Amino acid sequence: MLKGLGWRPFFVRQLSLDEDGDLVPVRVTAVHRSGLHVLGPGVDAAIPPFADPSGGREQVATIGDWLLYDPASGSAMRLLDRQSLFKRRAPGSGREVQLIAANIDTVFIVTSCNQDFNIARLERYLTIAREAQAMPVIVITKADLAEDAEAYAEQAQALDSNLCIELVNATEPGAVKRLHPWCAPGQTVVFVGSSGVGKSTLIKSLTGQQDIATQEIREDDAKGRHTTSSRELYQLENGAWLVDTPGMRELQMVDVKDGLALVFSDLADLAAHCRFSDCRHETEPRCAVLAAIERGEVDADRVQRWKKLIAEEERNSESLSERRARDRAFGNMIKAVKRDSKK
Ligand SMILES: Nc1nc2c(ncn2[C@@H]2O[C@H](COP(=O)(O)OP(=O)(O)OP(=O)(O)O)[C@@H](O)[C@H]2O)c(=O)[nH]1
Ligand SMILES: [Mg+2]
Ligand SMILES: [Zn+2]
Repeated sequence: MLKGLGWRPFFVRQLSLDEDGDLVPVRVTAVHRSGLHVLGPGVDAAIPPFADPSGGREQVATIGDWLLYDPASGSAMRLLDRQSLFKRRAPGSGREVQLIAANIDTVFIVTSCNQDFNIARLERYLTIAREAQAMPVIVITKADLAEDAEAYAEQAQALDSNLCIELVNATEPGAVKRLHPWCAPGQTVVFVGSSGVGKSTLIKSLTGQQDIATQEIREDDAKGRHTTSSRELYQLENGAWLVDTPGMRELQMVDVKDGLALVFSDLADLAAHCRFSDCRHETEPRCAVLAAIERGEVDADRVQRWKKLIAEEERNSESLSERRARDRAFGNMIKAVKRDSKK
């Protein structure tokens, strides 16, 4: 049962025989406004939202997380460390980080052969997937509706020749079979992308579950109608777990330094040869990046996008670390007050 849910040695190692004796590992299979659904040996329960008492904004249980559950009290006690985490900067002001899914093996970055297809957005998704240490696969849907579907696949492949790209008709259960290699037993795959690209349609075709809601997109701009509103895990017959997510309007990045270095490794390698180590690749003399553009070896637009993402990452991560410092200071203050009141 546990193995089928994606249980691994990585999690076993976090258990302590003395402390956790009566607790049961459970996996979060749905996240709603009102709470979580958890599944484990002998447990199939709805519980309130859970945040690990160790604190921190990222210690809030999200879909795919493993919790230690106390059957006697019917509540979660501890959040286990994650093997991977897909997160973004929360839209709107105030909230800093939004957790999308935890403990995932593969990220299906879903886009369509229409106006949704956007190279800059794909680079963002790729960066976050790389940072999360999950395997990215670009799934391009609506191949049946496009005149030249292959052209979309070729554009995506140009991002990285090693990238896995699948062109499908998501409404065809036979056609989505090519996605099976990533959906092995015990594996967890999260589906991300804009509204209307066919995330739920793919899951419907893969699982054969007919009660998953999908909805036609707007004709004028190919935008979806935000049909899926909560995150949910669906199980394939073979035991793989598929995470459906609501379509994302914007994808702001935070904490993705490593991810950026991996997705843009060609540019990072070049930049190592700039004369100045803090080169902004604008007008500096002996800039290896500018020289490569001049020689026609790299695409100037791609360099532009890269610089924009680096600036965004620095801005967002800076405000996040300030906030974390403030949270820590506040925690210390509370502790000090408690100490004083004890005296
Ligand atoms: N012809 C065709 N239609 C598709 C394909 N993929 C999705 N659709 C249609 O596109 C519409 C939107 O699909 P959904 O699965 O609801 O999209 P979603 O990504 O889940 O959207 P949100 O839940 O709003 O984020 C539906 O009418 C689907 O039938 C495809 O490959 N071919
Ligand atoms: Mg959906
Ligand atoms: Zn430079």
